[in-house]
Amino acid sequence: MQRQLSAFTRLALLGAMLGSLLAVPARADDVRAGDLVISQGWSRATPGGAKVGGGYLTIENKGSAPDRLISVSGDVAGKIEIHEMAVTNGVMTMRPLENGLAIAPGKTVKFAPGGFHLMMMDLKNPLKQGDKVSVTLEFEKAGKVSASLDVQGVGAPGPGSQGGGKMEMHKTDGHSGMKM
Ligand SMILES: [Cu+2]
Repeated sequence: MQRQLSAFTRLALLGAMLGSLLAVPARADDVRAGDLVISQGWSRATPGGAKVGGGYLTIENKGSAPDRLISVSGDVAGKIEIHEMAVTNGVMTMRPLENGLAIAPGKTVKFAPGGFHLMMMDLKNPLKQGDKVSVTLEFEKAGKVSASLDVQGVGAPGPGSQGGGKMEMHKTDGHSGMKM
């Protein structure tokens, strides 16, 4: 009797542990599209008058074939580009990825300040903390996928981030002088 009870208790405990694992809220907004999983979409509130904002998300390719993010659109902005940030001659610069961004099979691409980002240009309204911004990602294979960006505070480092960064634009870039 003693033995049966403790076995039952162990099972009950295991069940409770599994239940709490399944309830992790960070997975709630994950979007699956074919072999791709899109998660952790976020952005930053824009200070008054700012016409541009950065968007970030994580794209995981669970399949065995490469895919490619070719374009992004959304009602929030007149235009959304896929940008890459990199250090050139000691200066942080950004450039649009004209051919999109490849997502290799088995790989996870994480957009984050200082790296890949969605450049939302000609914002219709300022982004406010707590807003959810809907964007449509278009992939070569997975097609069009809707995702949502949670707007966090100005200068927020983002979910599970290594910290934010301020970076200057390249002088010859179209939107020079902007900081993000
Ligand atoms: Cu940019």
